[in-house]
Amino acid sequence: MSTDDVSRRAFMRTAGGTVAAAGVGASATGSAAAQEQPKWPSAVENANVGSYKDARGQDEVTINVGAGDGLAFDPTKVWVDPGTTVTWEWTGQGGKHNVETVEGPAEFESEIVGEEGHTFSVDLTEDNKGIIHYQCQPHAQIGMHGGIAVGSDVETTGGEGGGEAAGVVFVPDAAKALGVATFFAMVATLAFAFAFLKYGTVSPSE
Ligand SMILES: [Cu+2]
Repeated sequence: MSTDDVSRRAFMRTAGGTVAAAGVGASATGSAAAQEQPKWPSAVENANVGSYKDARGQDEVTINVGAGDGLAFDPTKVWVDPGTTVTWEWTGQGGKHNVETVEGPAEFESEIVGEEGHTFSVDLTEDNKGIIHYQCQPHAQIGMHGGIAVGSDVETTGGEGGGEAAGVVFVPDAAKALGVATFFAMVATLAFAFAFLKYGTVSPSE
């Protein structure tokens, strides 16, 4: 019986190691898949086009006014560092537009114009850190909104429940589940073999 005990312990260690390895693989893959993005106001999150650009580390960024079907800002959502100059450039599409703040740590308002090539610039500094929601006044009711996050100290979302990330996170979860299932299958097999050796039968009668 002592040799049985020794081999059983070795077997248990092997099974435990399989589960631990699956767990390590899962957490490494999960963190790599998470994409952090500022938590935008709903009007920005649901804005036309809806593109996103992480422009941190850049001195200047350009946003098209009159993108998509002409009634959108593109990129719609931008993340910048303090000290960045943001320039809106009119495409000439979609009629007359402007850029004006709705809420957040900045206040600016451009004139309402339609000419292609028109520009409007704002220097965003340490005083503007946070999340700025702006809109085109003539088209605010039909989804022409935009957002700018300034600085890295803003509320963010990423990974959990995110549209893109959800599919990726499923894989490590499945791997982990497989590891746990394998572990229990091994334990069940071991218990079956042990019962068979001890009682010479696996009938439920005692
Ligand atoms: Cu507009």
